Amino acid sequence: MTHAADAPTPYELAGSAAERLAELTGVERHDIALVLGSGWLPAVDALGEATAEIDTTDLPGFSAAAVAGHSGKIRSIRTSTPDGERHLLVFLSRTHFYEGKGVAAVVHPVRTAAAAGCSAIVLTNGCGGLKQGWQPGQPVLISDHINLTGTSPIVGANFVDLTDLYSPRLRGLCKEIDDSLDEGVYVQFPGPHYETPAEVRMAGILGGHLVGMSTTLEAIAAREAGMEVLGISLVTNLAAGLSGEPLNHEEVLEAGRAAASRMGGLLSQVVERI
Ligand code: 8IG
Repeated sequence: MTHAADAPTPYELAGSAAERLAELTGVERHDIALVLGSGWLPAVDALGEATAEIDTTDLPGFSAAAVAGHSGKIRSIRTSTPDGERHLLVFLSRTHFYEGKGVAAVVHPVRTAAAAGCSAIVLTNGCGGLKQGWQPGQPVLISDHINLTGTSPIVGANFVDLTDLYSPRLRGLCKEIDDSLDEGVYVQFPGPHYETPAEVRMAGILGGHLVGMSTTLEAIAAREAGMEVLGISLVTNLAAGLSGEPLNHEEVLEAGRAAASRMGGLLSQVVERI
Protein backbone atom coordinates (compact mmCIF):
# COMPACT_ATOMS: atom_id res chain seq x y z
CA MET A 1 0.00 0.00 0.00
CA THR A 2 1.19 3.52 -0.67
CA HIS A 3 0.60 6.45 1.63
CA ALA A 4 -0.59 9.90 0.81
CA ALA A 5 1.92 12.53 1.87
CA ASP A 6 -0.22 13.61 4.82
CA ALA A 7 -1.32 10.11 5.95
CA PRO A 8 0.62 8.55 8.84
CA THR A 9 2.88 5.60 8.05
CA PRO A 10 1.93 2.28 9.73
CA TYR A 11 4.75 2.90 12.23
CA GLU A 12 3.50 6.40 13.06
CA LEU A 13 -0.02 5.04 13.48
CA ALA A 14 1.32 2.36 15.84
CA GLY A 15 3.18 5.06 17.75
CA SER A 16 -0.07 7.01 18.20
CA ALA A 17 -1.86 3.85 19.34
CA ALA A 18 0.90 3.13 21.87
CA GLU A 19 0.66 6.67 23.26
CA ARG A 20 -3.09 6.38 23.71
CA LEU A 21 -2.64 2.91 25.21
CA ALA A 22 -0.28 4.34 27.84
CA GLU A 23 -2.84 7.03 28.70
CA LEU A 24 -5.78 4.62 28.93
CA THR A 25 -3.98 1.90 30.89
CA GLY A 26 -1.83 4.19 33.03
CA VAL A 27 1.13 1.97 32.12
CA GLU A 28 4.00 3.90 30.55
CA ARG A 29 5.70 0.86 28.96
CA HIS A 30 4.63 -2.72 28.47
CA ASP A 31 7.17 -5.55 28.43
CA ILE A 32 5.68 -8.60 26.72
CA ALA A 33 2.74 -8.85 24.32
CA LEU A 34 0.46 -11.82 23.82
CA VAL A 35 -2.06 -12.36 21.05
CA LEU A 36 -4.76 -14.88 21.89
CA GLY A 37 -6.09 -16.98 19.03
CA SER A 38 -9.06 -19.29 18.72
CA GLY A 39 -9.45 -21.38 21.84
CA TRP A 40 -6.94 -19.42 23.95
CA LEU A 41 -9.28 -16.96 25.65
CA PRO A 42 -10.06 -19.25 28.62
CA ALA A 43 -6.32 -19.30 29.43
CA VAL A 44 -6.04 -15.55 29.96
CA ASP A 45 -7.05 -15.43 33.62
CA ALA A 46 -4.01 -17.50 34.60
CA LEU A 47 -1.71 -14.68 33.47
CA GLY A 48 -2.26 -12.40 36.42
CA GLU A 49 -4.11 -9.37 37.69
CA ALA A 50 -5.76 -7.21 35.04
CA THR A 51 -5.04 -3.56 35.81
CA ALA A 52 -6.95 -2.24 32.79
CA GLU A 53 -9.05 -3.53 29.95
CA ILE A 54 -9.79 -1.36 26.95
CA ASP A 55 -11.60 -1.73 23.66
CA THR A 56 -9.28 -2.00 20.68
CA THR A 57 -11.45 0.56 18.94
CA ASP A 58 -10.40 3.17 21.53
CA LEU A 59 -6.94 3.16 19.95
CA PRO A 60 -6.03 4.72 16.60
CA GLY A 61 -5.86 2.24 13.72
CA PHE A 62 -7.88 -0.66 15.17
CA SER A 63 -11.16 -1.90 13.70
CA ALA A 64 -13.88 -4.00 15.36
CA ALA A 65 -13.47 -7.76 16.01
CA ALA A 66 -15.39 -10.12 13.75
CA VAL A 67 -15.30 -13.72 15.03
CA ALA A 68 -17.37 -15.46 17.74
CA GLY A 69 -15.12 -16.38 20.66
CA HIS A 70 -12.87 -13.40 19.97
CA SER A 71 -13.47 -10.13 21.78
CA GLY A 72 -12.03 -6.83 20.63
CA LYS A 73 -10.33 -6.07 23.92
CA ILE A 74 -6.83 -5.41 25.13
CA ARG A 75 -5.93 -6.28 28.69
CA SER A 76 -3.02 -4.83 30.63
CA ILE A 77 -1.85 -7.36 33.21
CA ARG A 78 0.67 -6.91 36.01
CA THR A 79 2.74 -9.90 37.02
CA SER A 80 5.60 -10.24 39.43
CA THR A 81 8.65 -12.29 38.58
CA PRO A 82 11.89 -12.94 40.45
CA ASP A 83 13.29 -10.00 38.45
CA GLY A 84 10.51 -7.61 39.46
CA GLU A 85 7.25 -6.40 38.07
CA ARG A 86 6.21 -6.97 34.47
CA HIS A 87 3.46 -5.47 32.38
CA LEU A 88 1.82 -7.78 29.87
CA LEU A 89 -0.15 -6.45 26.94
CA VAL A 90 -2.74 -9.04 25.97
CA PHE A 91 -4.76 -8.80 22.79
CA LEU A 92 -7.88 -10.93 23.33
CA SER A 93 -8.54 -11.05 19.59
CA ARG A 94 -6.79 -10.38 16.30
CA THR A 95 -7.63 -9.04 12.88
CA HIS A 96 -7.40 -11.85 10.34
CA PHE A 97 -6.09 -11.56 6.80
CA TYR A 98 -9.40 -12.97 5.49
CA GLU A 99 -11.31 -9.96 6.81
CA GLY A 100 -9.98 -8.06 3.82
CA LYS A 101 -8.91 -4.99 5.80
CA GLY A 102 -5.39 -5.25 4.46
CA VAL A 103 -2.12 -6.58 5.81
CA ALA A 104 -1.35 -3.37 7.68
CA ALA A 105 -4.52 -3.85 9.76
CA VAL A 106 -3.50 -7.45 10.51
CA VAL A 107 -0.14 -6.45 11.98
CA HIS A 108 -1.15 -3.14 13.60
CA PRO A 109 -1.44 -4.77 17.06
CA VAL A 110 2.09 -6.16 16.69
CA ARG A 111 3.49 -2.76 15.72
CA THR A 112 1.54 -1.13 18.53
CA ALA A 113 3.03 -3.61 21.01
CA ALA A 114 6.53 -2.83 19.75
CA ALA A 115 5.87 0.90 20.01
CA ALA A 116 4.52 0.33 23.55
CA GLY A 117 7.90 -1.10 24.55
CA CYS A 118 7.39 -4.86 24.21
CA SER A 119 10.59 -6.74 23.42
CA ALA A 120 8.90 -10.13 23.01
CA ILE A 121 5.58 -11.32 21.67
CA VAL A 122 3.72 -14.59 22.14
CA LEU A 123 1.53 -15.34 19.13
CA THR A 124 -1.05 -18.03 19.76
CA ASN A 125 -3.61 -19.58 17.45
CA GLY A 126 -6.03 -22.43 17.03
CA CYS A 127 -5.31 -24.62 14.04
CA GLY A 128 -5.64 -27.97 12.36
CA GLY A 129 -2.99 -30.60 13.06
CA LEU A 130 -1.42 -32.99 10.54
CA LYS A 131 0.98 -35.09 12.61
CA GLN A 132 0.02 -38.64 13.49
CA GLY A 133 -0.83 -38.91 17.13
CA TRP A 134 -1.68 -35.25 17.77
CA GLN A 135 -4.96 -34.80 19.61
CA PRO A 136 -7.40 -31.88 19.71
CA GLY A 137 -6.55 -29.74 22.74
CA GLN A 138 -2.81 -30.23 22.35
CA PRO A 139 -0.49 -27.18 22.27
CA VAL A 140 2.39 -27.32 19.75
CA LEU A 141 5.35 -24.93 19.49
CA ILE A 142 5.75 -23.31 16.08
CA SER A 143 9.28 -24.00 14.81
CA ASP A 144 8.94 -22.25 11.44
CA HIS A 145 6.27 -21.24 8.98
CA ILE A 146 5.14 -21.33 5.37
CA ASN A 147 3.25 -18.19 4.40
CA LEU A 148 0.72 -19.01 1.67
CA THR A 149 -1.00 -15.63 1.79
CA GLY A 150 1.21 -14.43 -1.06
CA THR A 151 1.93 -11.18 0.73
CA SER A 152 4.08 -9.46 3.35
CA PRO A 153 3.43 -6.79 5.97
CA ILE A 154 6.69 -5.12 4.98
CA VAL A 155 6.56 -2.43 2.35
CA GLY A 156 9.58 -1.44 0.32
CA ALA A 157 13.05 -2.91 -0.12
CA ASN A 158 13.54 -4.03 3.48
CA PHE A 159 14.94 -7.57 3.19
CA VAL A 160 14.21 -8.81 6.70
CA ASP A 161 15.96 -12.06 7.67
CA LEU A 162 13.54 -14.73 8.93
CA THR A 163 16.10 -17.33 10.01
CA ASP A 164 15.13 -18.49 13.51
CA LEU A 165 12.02 -16.30 13.36
CA TYR A 166 10.45 -18.44 16.09
CA SER A 167 12.97 -17.96 18.86
CA PRO A 168 14.88 -21.14 19.74
CA ARG A 169 15.53 -19.61 23.17
CA LEU A 170 11.83 -19.16 23.90
CA ARG A 171 10.97 -22.60 22.53
CA GLY A 172 13.63 -24.01 24.83
CA LEU A 173 12.05 -22.25 27.82
CA CYS A 174 8.69 -23.83 26.94
CA LYS A 175 10.25 -27.29 26.79
CA GLU A 176 11.88 -26.76 30.18
CA ILE A 177 8.39 -26.06 31.52
CA ASP A 178 6.76 -28.98 29.66
CA ASP A 179 9.09 -31.49 28.02
CA SER A 180 6.17 -33.23 26.31
CA LEU A 181 5.65 -30.23 23.98
CA ASP A 182 6.11 -31.05 20.31
CA GLU A 183 7.06 -28.61 17.53
CA GLY A 184 5.76 -28.12 14.03
CA VAL A 185 5.85 -25.98 10.91
CA TYR A 186 2.78 -23.75 10.66
CA VAL A 187 1.24 -23.20 7.24
CA GLN A 188 -0.91 -20.11 6.88
CA PHE A 189 -3.68 -20.40 4.32
CA PRO A 190 -5.63 -17.24 3.43
CA GLY A 191 -9.01 -18.67 4.60
CA PRO A 192 -11.72 -18.09 5.67
CA HIS A 193 -12.71 -21.49 4.30
CA TYR A 194 -10.84 -24.46 5.72
CA GLU A 195 -8.55 -26.46 3.44
CA THR A 196 -9.71 -29.22 1.19
CA PRO A 197 -8.28 -32.64 2.03
CA ALA A 198 -6.03 -32.29 -1.05
CA GLU A 199 -4.70 -28.96 0.26
CA VAL A 200 -4.00 -30.57 3.63
CA ARG A 201 -2.00 -33.29 1.84
CA MET A 202 -0.15 -30.54 -0.06
CA ALA A 203 0.69 -28.77 3.19
CA GLY A 204 2.17 -32.02 4.49
CA ILE A 205 4.22 -32.58 1.34
CA LEU A 206 5.55 -29.01 1.66
CA GLY A 207 6.81 -29.79 5.15
CA GLY A 208 3.91 -28.40 7.18
CA HIS A 209 2.42 -29.88 10.34
CA LEU A 210 -0.14 -27.24 11.35
CA VAL A 211 -2.67 -25.42 9.16
CA GLY A 212 -4.29 -22.14 10.10
CA MET A 213 -5.32 -18.65 9.05
CA SER A 214 -3.14 -16.33 11.10
CA THR A 215 0.24 -15.73 12.76
CA THR A 216 2.79 -15.67 9.91
CA LEU A 217 2.25 -12.05 8.89
CA GLU A 218 2.29 -10.99 12.53
CA ALA A 219 5.51 -12.90 13.17
CA ILE A 220 7.17 -11.20 10.20
CA ALA A 221 6.10 -7.75 11.43
CA ALA A 222 7.34 -8.61 14.91
CA ARG A 223 10.74 -9.62 13.54
CA GLU A 224 10.89 -6.42 11.49
CA ALA A 225 10.20 -4.51 14.71
CA GLY A 226 13.01 -6.36 16.50
CA MET A 227 10.88 -8.41 18.87
CA GLU A 228 11.59 -11.95 20.01
CA VAL A 229 8.77 -14.21 18.77
CA LEU A 230 7.22 -17.25 20.43
CA GLY A 231 4.49 -19.01 18.45
CA ILE A 232 2.21 -21.60 20.05
CA SER A 233 -0.59 -23.38 18.23
CA LEU A 234 -3.46 -25.13 19.91
CA VAL A 235 -4.40 -28.07 17.73
CA THR A 236 -8.16 -27.75 17.98
CA ASN A 237 -9.00 -30.21 15.24
CA LEU A 238 -7.37 -32.75 13.00
CA ALA A 239 -6.86 -31.10 9.60
CA ALA A 240 -9.59 -31.68 7.01
CA GLY A 241 -9.83 -35.24 5.74
CA LEU A 242 -7.82 -36.76 8.60
CA SER A 243 -10.62 -37.48 11.09
CA GLY A 244 -13.48 -38.54 8.83
CA GLU A 245 -15.60 -35.75 10.39
CA PRO A 246 -16.41 -32.29 9.02
CA LEU A 247 -14.78 -29.27 10.71
CA ASN A 248 -16.79 -26.84 12.80
CA HIS A 249 -16.03 -23.76 14.87
CA GLU A 250 -17.75 -25.13 17.98
CA GLU A 251 -15.12 -27.89 18.37
CA VAL A 252 -12.49 -25.14 18.31
CA LEU A 253 -14.07 -23.35 21.24
CA GLU A 254 -14.57 -26.63 23.09
CA ALA A 255 -10.92 -27.67 22.64
CA GLY A 256 -9.93 -24.31 24.14
CA ARG A 257 -12.18 -24.71 27.16
CA ALA A 258 -10.90 -28.24 27.75
CA ALA A 259 -7.22 -27.26 27.49
CA ALA A 260 -7.44 -23.87 29.25
CA SER A 261 -5.62 -24.79 32.44
CA ARG A 262 -2.71 -26.46 30.61
CA MET A 263 -2.33 -23.48 28.27
CA GLY A 264 -2.79 -20.91 31.02
CA GLY A 265 -0.10 -22.65 33.06
CA LEU A 266 2.29 -22.80 30.11
CA LEU A 267 1.75 -19.14 29.19
CA SER A 268 2.10 -17.81 32.71
CA GLN A 269 5.25 -19.81 33.38
CA VAL A 270 6.95 -18.92 30.13
CA VAL A 271 6.10 -15.23 30.44
CA GLU A 272 7.68 -15.24 33.88
CA ARG A 273 10.97 -16.53 32.41
CA ILE A 274 11.18 -14.56 29.15
I1 8IG B 1 -9.23 -23.35 14.92
O1 8IG B 1 -8.11 -26.87 10.31
C1 8IG B 1 -8.67 -23.78 13.10
N1 8IG B 1 -8.27 -22.83 12.28
N2 8IG B 1 -6.83 -23.18 7.91
N3 8IG B 1 -7.48 -25.07 9.12
C2 8IG B 1 -7.29 -23.73 9.03
N4 8IG B 1 -7.52 -22.89 10.02
C3 8IG B 1 -7.97 -23.44 11.16
C4 8IG B 1 -8.19 -24.80 11.32
C5 8IG B 1 -7.93 -25.66 10.24
N5 8IG B 1 -8.64 -24.99 12.57
